[in-house]
Amino acid sequence: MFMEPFACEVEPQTGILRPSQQVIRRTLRNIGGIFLDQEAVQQILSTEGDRLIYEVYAADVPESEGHLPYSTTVIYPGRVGDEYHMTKGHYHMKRNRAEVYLGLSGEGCLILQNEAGEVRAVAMRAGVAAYVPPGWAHRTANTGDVPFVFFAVYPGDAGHDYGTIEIEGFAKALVARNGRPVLMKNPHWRQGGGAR
Ligand code: S6P
Ligand code: ZN
Repeated sequence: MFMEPFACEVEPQTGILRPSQQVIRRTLRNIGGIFLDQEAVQQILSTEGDRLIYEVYAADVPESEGHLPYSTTVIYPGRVGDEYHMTKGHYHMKRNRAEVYLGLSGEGCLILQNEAGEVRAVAMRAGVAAYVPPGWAHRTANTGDVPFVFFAVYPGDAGHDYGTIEIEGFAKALVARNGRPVLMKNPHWRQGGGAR
């Protein structure tokens, strides 16, 4: 019933968390569908081959009520077309479950969307603690030239709903304009379904 207390070490520059129970690796081939510019995805895959977009290291904490699972995410720098490397993004299955992110190194942006289709962006860097309120889907992008690393902690019974974002996507995309990150309307987006 009772779990033994424990601690993990976190390397702020690499995001490596030790010991970690699982390491998720998402490559362009796995998640290419999340990017707006599908021609750019195909171009990269056929010229450079596959590309590592991000990794997640998770502490060995149960995903159940009462626990607080925590993890690090490392998003490698780069773009697909004009769009910054980013995570798949998800809602929590239980929509009323929140989350906290703490920036550890690099620069990024937390992009949030609620079920009314409103989008917000929160700039992140080392030392910035960002709050994902209940009801907001969330994804993060690397807007810098080095890996963007952040720490996340969320309620163990939150659950992860990836399907809604896979089907609907986000209403806005984070793209580079004159070297700066800007939110751009996603022309494919329509509420309640549709393409990316
Ligand atoms: C989990 C939390 C993060 C993400 C990670 C990868 O609730 O929000 O640990 O899992 O940043 O993103 P995604 O969308 O692929 O899970
Ligand atoms: Zn989450």
